[in-house]
Amino acid sequence: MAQPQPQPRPAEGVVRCYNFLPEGNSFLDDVLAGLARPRKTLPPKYFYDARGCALFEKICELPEYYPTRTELAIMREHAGAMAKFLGPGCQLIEFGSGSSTKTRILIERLQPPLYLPVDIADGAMRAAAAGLARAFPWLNITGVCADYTRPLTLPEFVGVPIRRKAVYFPGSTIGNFTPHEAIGFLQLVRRIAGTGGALLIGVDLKKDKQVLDAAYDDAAGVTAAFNLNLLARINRELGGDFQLRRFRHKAFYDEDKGWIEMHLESLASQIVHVGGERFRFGAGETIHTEISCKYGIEEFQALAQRAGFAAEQIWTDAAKLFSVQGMIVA
Ligand code: AVJ
Repeated sequence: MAQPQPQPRPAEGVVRCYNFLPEGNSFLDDVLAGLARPRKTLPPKYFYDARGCALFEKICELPEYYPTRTELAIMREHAGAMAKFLGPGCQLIEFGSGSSTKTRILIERLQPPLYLPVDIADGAMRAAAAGLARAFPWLNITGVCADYTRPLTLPEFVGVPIRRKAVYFPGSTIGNFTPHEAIGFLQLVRRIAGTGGALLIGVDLKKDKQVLDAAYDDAAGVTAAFNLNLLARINRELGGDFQLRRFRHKAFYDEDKGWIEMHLESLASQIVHVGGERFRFGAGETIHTEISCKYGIEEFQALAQRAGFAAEQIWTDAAKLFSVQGMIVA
């Protein structure tokens, strides 16, 4: 009788993480430049420090904030069809992966050999990658901390046979770009996906202004805290002296533009210091912190087409609040 062989143990999920963020303090540079403009503005990517990530997770659970729960329901219902659309042997690349909650649903069905989450929030991305490695011990994970609003080249893999690259971009994070910027970003995605590549993208849809206004200005004030945390972060990390009580959260849907605008409004005439510079605020003057574009289905397909993608599949909820769209590199 042969000795019983030791049972092969599943290999620990392989997790590697790279930091592709530029050296030096681009936060300081971007804040000084944004506040020096005649119409003050700050990029939304800086919302996501540890506190901002936690507040964003709370937003996702708000009764008024329909996108996350609606997209999750679409994923639960159609992940099988999405996996069939993307096909086996995918290298799955995700932008703005955050807590990777929706990705779990996709990975269960798609069983990709490689997963590359890309996020500007280092801590959230590492925690999510570790969680996925426990849930999917067979999955090879390489996390990349990067700012994908800038030119970006991802690490290449050798030794793992791949049939196609599939880019997953959920959350309607594409809405944080203007339509013009979105085309530029999708061109980057197209280059990363390469010939034969695919894109699975979550896109929030146009709907009643009352619904949209409430989703970005909730009764519990969590979105307000998320927006104001940007000023608190400037105080913490850049030694700013913003008085948070002298600013208020302002968010509204602009029907003509087809986007939500988020601002921080100065409640008084005041002077704020950041990085040794003085910034004057008039009463009622705002810092524009975010847009969140809402699209019609055909409108978004036409936009993606301009970036070199062909729309193939669309999954929505019954009320047509949100869409997940399947595209291929044309
Ligand atoms: C990051 C795109 C998912 O625009 O809806 C939520 C960020 N801002 N509430 C969005 C956000 C205010 C969010 N996404």
